[in-house]
Amino acid sequence: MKFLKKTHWTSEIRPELDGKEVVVAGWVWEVRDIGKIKFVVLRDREGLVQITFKRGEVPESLLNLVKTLRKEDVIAVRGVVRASKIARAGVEIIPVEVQVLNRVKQLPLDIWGEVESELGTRLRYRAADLKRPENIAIFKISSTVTKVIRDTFYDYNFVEVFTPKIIATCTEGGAELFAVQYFERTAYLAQSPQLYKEQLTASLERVFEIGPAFRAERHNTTYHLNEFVSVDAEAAFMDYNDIMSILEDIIVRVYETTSRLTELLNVLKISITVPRRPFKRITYDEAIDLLRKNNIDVRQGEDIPQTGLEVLSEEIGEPFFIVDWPTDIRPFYTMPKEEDPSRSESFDLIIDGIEIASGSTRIHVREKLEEEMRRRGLNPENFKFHLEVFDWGMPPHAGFGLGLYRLLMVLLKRRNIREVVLYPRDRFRLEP
Ligand code: AMO
Repeated sequence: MKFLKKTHWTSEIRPELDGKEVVVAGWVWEVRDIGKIKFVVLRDREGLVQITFKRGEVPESLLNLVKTLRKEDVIAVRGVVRASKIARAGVEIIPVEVQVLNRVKQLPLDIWGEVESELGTRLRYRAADLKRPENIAIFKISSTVTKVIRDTFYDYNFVEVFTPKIIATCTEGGAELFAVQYFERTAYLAQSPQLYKEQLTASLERVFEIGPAFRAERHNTTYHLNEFVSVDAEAAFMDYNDIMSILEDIIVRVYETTSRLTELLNVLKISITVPRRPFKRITYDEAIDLLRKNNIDVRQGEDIPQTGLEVLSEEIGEPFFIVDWPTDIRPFYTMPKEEDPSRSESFDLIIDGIEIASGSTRIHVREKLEEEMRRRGLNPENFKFHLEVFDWGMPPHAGFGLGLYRLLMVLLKRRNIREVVLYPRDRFRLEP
């Protein structure tokens, strides 16, 4: 079938187009039949538009066709735009030709907002669930956010890179790796581009990557997934303060841009407050003290539990950094502080009680790096392809990794990270 080519998005059908012929294409959102006059509301990615079928004004064959339409049938409509005070958005289309491009069978869940489905059901039937206006809003914002992040990196002269996701050794720690059969040997899915991005500072100086990371963690929480999108940055001749400032700029620009997407935010029933720079920076030790004052006892040298982050966020109110973490609970590549090696040049960015990003100044001297590996029970021999690079002119460098889905989750005030992921991969979910 030769199908009509869409000339306009529904959002472009405005009263100013009165009298003009257009082709819109999309899905039947609603059919209203009040005898002599029938309305079809057509949905596309950008919104809804009303098609008005009035006896005498459109051919009888079209009126008969409307009777066969069901919600979510795929149609293309050629018609004339008419400004109208009573129609939705002040405009309607008077059809001349309607093509039914596909007939729907049965949708597995409600997408029209009449019946709420629970998240498990929605994820099971995700492709249908994604037609809901809330989801279209989420994933359009997600795309914009990714673009803002990219643009900001370009403004700071970073180069976008792609590093291998099938790798031979661990980067963050051994236990959380997915093994894959790689011909006659065992390989692993990358937990992070950490080692590659560091190596690239010796050539490209400032690099960033937006790509998947895989973690075989058995967590089953509202903010962990086994596959997530990691926004990674690494820059030569920078330290953790420099890179924190870039991260801060990224966050503010993301919030600023999103706060202007009012129509999409209205669909999600949220508004966005843009955080002020600079973000507060508290040390790990200060965080522990603050928690003790709030009757949460975190033992020195231990990670801060989720409840602790929540309490700190409530106290501070805005996005903030926890800096200078104990060296022992950070990865081997983290630079210890010169004046107190038990603490490190490291940070986590916390927003609304969730760790959104973490980063540090890195060790750039081979012998020191090997020593830190050994201290953590890692065998430098397993990292020989990485360590040798440090003999070839490794600059001082710093970087961070930011969880894109975590950022979207807090930005869009969703309670579960899965809401902002098209097809989440978690402990029990591998399909669809
Ligand atoms: P880290 O392991 O802290 O650091 O990860 C960086 C950020 O990635 C996000 N994240 C996750 N998101 C969803 N599900 C998960 N299971 C998950 N795990 C992590 C978080 C976290 O802050 N190489 C270092 C970064 C660096 O120093 O450059 C790293 O991977 O938002």
